[in-house]
Amino acid sequence: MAVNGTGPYDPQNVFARILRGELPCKKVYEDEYALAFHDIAPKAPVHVLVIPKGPFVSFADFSSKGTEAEITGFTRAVGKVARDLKLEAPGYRLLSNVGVAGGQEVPHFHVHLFGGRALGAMLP
Ligand code: D5M
Repeated sequence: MAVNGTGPYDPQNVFARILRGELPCKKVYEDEYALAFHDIAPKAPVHVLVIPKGPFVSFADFSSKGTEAEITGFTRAVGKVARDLKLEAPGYRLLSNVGVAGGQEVPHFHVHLFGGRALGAMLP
């Protein structure tokens, strides 16, 4: 079910539980600012989610409330994951769903990173 992308933050959401180590994930990368793991229902050969460590509901929340360090650290982590997974040369897609109309289901900000095949121009 789609969620309200402007909060309030639910500390029991599935990604908050993954961050606390209460639920498992297939980890790809972790640093001070971000955690990256494989999506449970992949839509492409590579489908990784990158989430910030702080309690942000969506990109709307993160872009307005995140500190400079959090925004920079998260952005660099997304780029590093794509580079480490060797997606840069063939190319890849970044996507973030925000709120009900955006189809967001998990109320902790996340970026989808898709790659591993030609993705085409499928958007919106
Ligand atoms: O998409 C949320 C995404 O999160 C969706 O692609 C499934 C994925 N998901 C949900 N639960 C898990 C767990 N436990 N591990 C990994 N991936 C998960 P959105 O619509 O952007 O909110």
